[in-house]
Amino acid sequence: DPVEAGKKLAAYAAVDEYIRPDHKVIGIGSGSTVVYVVERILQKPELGHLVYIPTSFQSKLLIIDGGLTLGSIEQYPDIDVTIDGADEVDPQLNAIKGGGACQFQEKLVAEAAKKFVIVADYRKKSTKLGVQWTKGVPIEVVPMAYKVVMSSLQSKLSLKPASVDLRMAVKKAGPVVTDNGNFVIDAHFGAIENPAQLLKEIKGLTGVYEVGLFCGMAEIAYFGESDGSVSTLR
Ligand code: DER
Repeated sequence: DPVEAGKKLAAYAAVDEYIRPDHKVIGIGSGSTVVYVVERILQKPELGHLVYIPTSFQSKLLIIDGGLTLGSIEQYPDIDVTIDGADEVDPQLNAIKGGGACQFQEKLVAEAAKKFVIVADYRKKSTKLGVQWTKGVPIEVVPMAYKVVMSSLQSKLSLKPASVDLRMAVKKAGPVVTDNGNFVIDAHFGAIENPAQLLKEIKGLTGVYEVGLFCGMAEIAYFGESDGSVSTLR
């Protein structure tokens, strides 16, 4: 499967080039690509003594099940490197994240790191945010505010969304509930010319908890290509 192979290629390259035995604290992202990040770490005994900070329950289980040392960001607020996936990345290293509804802890752990590294398969590489990823910008909201935020998104932004949807769960009745006890609204803006401006405006809406736009945060992005090569964006 070229997509899985691409995820693995990107993850292995990022671990090999960015995590060092003299590091102390590593942030582990969420999603399916980071599974290969932990897989690669477990192949390298010289990385076994580092402390690993999760970005979700899923991420926490990856660390625990791998037998790696689990740390909390409260204990370790200074992180050497965080490696995480993305739903879409543009040429300026802006990213849409939150496909897995984990973007709050992901952004907290990414910002707390000296270096933030994105790993992704070739599908995520895009000319502009909103072009390849058509499921909308994930916006985590305080549950009681979701209706208010939906109307604010329609009326208060300089870029009007075509639609805004409350993300419903598949194997549970009702909305997706995040690890922080919140809901997620997916807002469809189409191609996003100025992600940083959009992020700023959405964050200013009362009831918004975090937004799945990571603007200019990453040091590098690794893409596993369908021909078996790895490309990078810096
Ligand atoms: O939800 C997230 O932010 C994840 O990191 C997601 O963007 C990447 O998930 P994937 O590695 O399963 O594509």
